[in-house]
Amino acid sequence: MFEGAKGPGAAAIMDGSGLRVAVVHARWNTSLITPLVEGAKKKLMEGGVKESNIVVQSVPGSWELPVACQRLFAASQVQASSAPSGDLLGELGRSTTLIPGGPPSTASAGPFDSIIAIGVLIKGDTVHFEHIAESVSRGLMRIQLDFGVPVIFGLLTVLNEDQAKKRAGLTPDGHNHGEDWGSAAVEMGAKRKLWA
Ligand code: DLZ
Repeated sequence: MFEGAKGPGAAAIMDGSGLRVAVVHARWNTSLITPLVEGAKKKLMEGGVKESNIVVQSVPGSWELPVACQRLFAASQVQASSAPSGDLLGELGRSTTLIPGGPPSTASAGPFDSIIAIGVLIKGDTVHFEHIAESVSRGLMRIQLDFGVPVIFGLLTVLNEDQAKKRAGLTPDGHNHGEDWGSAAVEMGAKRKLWA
């Protein structure tokens, strides 16, 4: 049966067991962010990524996503190149999550193999949305090319809350895009290692 043209196609079978992944999410629109983060984590773990190798960090809004991804990745590189005794990531090395019951974890050493940046931008009455959407998109692209680390684009840019709910899997006809981002992070993280 024809399933529709959208989506990433057949999943690449990739082993995520050796990967370290950062999930950086905005707190604006928290009720939509939470299922997206959950969906991403679910697929990361289904792909073999150990929970202890998933670092979840939050920032106030989507605007802050690029600098958070940049600093988090840079800190993980510094940690990888120094003595293993020091926890150079400090607070950034520990998971903080919106998801109730999510166990706190300490990141193991090594640079992140991929990063997922998650935010929900809902269009308002002004051009604020356009400014943020454009700048954040460019910022995230810059980080992945400057650092050579996949930054999965988990920024929903929607016209209204209903569109966001559908994409967070909160409606009967919806689909949780966070799951796709988690799978993409496993595939791209594993390919980054292969292509190193
Ligand atoms: C200010 C603002 C507005 C109006 N809307 C959103 C939004 O829909 N989604 C989102 O992630 N963030 C929003 N923000 C917050 C900005 O991203 C940013 O956190 C603040 O302007 C502080 O820099």
